[in-house]
Amino acid sequence: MPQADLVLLHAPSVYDFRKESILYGPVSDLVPSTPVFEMYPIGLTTIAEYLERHGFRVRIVNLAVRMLNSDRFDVEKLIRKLRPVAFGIDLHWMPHAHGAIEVARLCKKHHPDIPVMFGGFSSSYYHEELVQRPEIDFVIRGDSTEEPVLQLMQNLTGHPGAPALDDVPNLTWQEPDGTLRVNEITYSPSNLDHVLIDYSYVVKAVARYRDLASFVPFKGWLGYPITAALSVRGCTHNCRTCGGSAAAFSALHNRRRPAYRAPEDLAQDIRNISRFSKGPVFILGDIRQAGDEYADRFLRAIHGYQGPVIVELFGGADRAFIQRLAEAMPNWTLEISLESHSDEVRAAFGRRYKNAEIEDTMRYALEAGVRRLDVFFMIGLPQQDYQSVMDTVDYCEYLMRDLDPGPVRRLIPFISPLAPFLDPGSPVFENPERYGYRFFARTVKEHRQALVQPSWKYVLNYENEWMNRDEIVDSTYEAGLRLNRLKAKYGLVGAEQAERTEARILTARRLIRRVDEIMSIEDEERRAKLLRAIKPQVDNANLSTVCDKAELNVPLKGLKLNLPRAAWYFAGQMLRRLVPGYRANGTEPARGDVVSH
Ligand code: B12
Ligand code: SF4
Repeated sequence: MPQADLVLLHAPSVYDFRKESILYGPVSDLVPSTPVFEMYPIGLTTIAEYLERHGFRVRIVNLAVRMLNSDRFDVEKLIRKLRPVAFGIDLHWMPHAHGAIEVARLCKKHHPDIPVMFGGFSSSYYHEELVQRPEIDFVIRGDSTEEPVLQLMQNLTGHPGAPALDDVPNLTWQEPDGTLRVNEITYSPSNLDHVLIDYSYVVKAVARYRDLASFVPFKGWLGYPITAALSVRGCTHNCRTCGGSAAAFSALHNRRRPAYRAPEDLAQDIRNISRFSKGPVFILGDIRQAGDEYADRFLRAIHGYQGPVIVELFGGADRAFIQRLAEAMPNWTLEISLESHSDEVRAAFGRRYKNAEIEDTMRYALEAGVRRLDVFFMIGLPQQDYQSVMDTVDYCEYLMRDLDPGPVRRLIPFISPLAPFLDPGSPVFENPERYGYRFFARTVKEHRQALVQPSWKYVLNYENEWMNRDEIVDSTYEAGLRLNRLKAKYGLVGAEQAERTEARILTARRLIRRVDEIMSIEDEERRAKLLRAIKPQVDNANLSTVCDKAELNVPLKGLKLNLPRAAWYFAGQMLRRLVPGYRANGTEPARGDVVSH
């Protein structure tokens, strides 16, 4: 098997999750991952593709998914065998603060001379703390690191004309004498023309390394191959708890304006993905963020696409727009984050739209034949107390009953806590007193300690004026119970599934109290012993806590993945680029096929 120059590793949230007894709670109920957060950032594929285009070999190893899939999978053995020029580890999401650093430690243990680089949102926030750790040599900051990683790799390999470390944009490192070096974030491209976001790299790399298992983005993906198409890096909004808000992008990534994918390229990315996957493509980012002209161009370019797509809207839309969406992509699901039933709470969170407006949007979508309408509510918001959470559940009943009377109901509400962490870099994290919040962890070190606490109540890095950690936990389980019963009442989940979910919530509630009792014992050894004793029950309660994860899935029929066909197609594309005049059978030229250097 060819050795890679750069190996990109994705760690589990808590490295020892196979041994530790931790009641993770509903921290990942609304994303495809388990609480191990095994999904790797989409950016690993764009970094890999960009470097390959410039002559380096890159391999992605999703350690988290490999560990989840097998208790016997030996991480150290795998790391020992690898001999790249450098390791790259994502600390993009803060919940990986434990696992990412433990994996870095293993890389250093077996390969003390091979540099380890970190990147991602949380790395960008904590770059100085990270490079002072012995396991980490470099942090590459910013939301677009393809070019800086390339330059760092050229430096490390002594490439002719390679930049000195001082000249690698966005780079932080520590000199041997302990001096911190922080280069400015000067690489922050204004658009996404320089990247390929269609996973063609992954399809080719799976064939090259004969290692599908390491590239799988999350457990269960082969049965439900959902993928993401990225319309934007950045955001025009400023939701108070979001580490990807406009304010956070400006402070962390020196990004003043979002960088958009050209609308025609976005459409082509989706069509390219459909060559290997029949699963839904989630179009990340509201396509209206860049303005009406952008949305129009995208809808024209994607018109007639028959595959399943998931579209998100960050606010209300008029009937004409919804009609155009439905005509362009008839097999569509809509996602809207309402956050709360209360206009006041939503406004305090930083979203200004009102119920009346968003309810109209939902009606238009249902009229236009949307396949599913997922509506999300959150717990842990500013000005939201326990009663307000219960009122949100009542509002969910109103939505199910009055907005979508059936016969086949398509509007599905979900509720979940902001957990395990409120985002570093978010307005609330930067200014807790102003927004009525209190934090239990501020540094990487403190977040690492929090992650290995025995229940998600102790992991939560915040509480606020309106709910303490106990109330956040209690309201979450109570809301979960009530919403589950309502979904059964309105036929959105079957009776048996509802019973299973109810049983899981009740077990989780019982276990969280048991953990509290154990935590009140002073003798540390006895505490550890008792926590180990409940591990089997804790593990059973850890998946799909307040709703069944499968509730999020769009139904799929027939063959879901066709990697060989796609590998053939992408190889044809590459040949076309290399051999002028070459034309692979059945491949039509398209804008997204051409990669500009
Ligand atoms: C899309 C998205 C998702 C998608 C992820 C798709 C994917 N596979 O990447 C989904 C919906 C699955 C998701 C889930 C979660 N998300 Co999210 N997500 C976003 C969102 C909306 C956009 C992110 C984005 O634009 N990515 C594209 C670019 C910017 O990143 P990228 O291409 O992947 O990576 C580039 C750089 O970050 C960097 N980089 C990344 N990794 C590495 C590694 C190395 C070695 C290097 C050098 C560089 C590098 O270089 C890359 C290429 O240029 C942001 C909000 C926002 N507006 O940004 C939140 C955001 C990133 N998510 C967040 C969170 C908290 C989560 C969850 C933990 C929530 C939860 N509790 O379930 C989960 C984690 C899931 C998991 N790992 O299993 C927070 C993160 C805050 C923080 N610092 O921790 C954000 C900022 C806001 C939010 N609260 O939603 N998310
Ligand atoms: S939560 Fe708000 S600020 Fe964050 S990405 Fe979504 S719309 Fe933008």
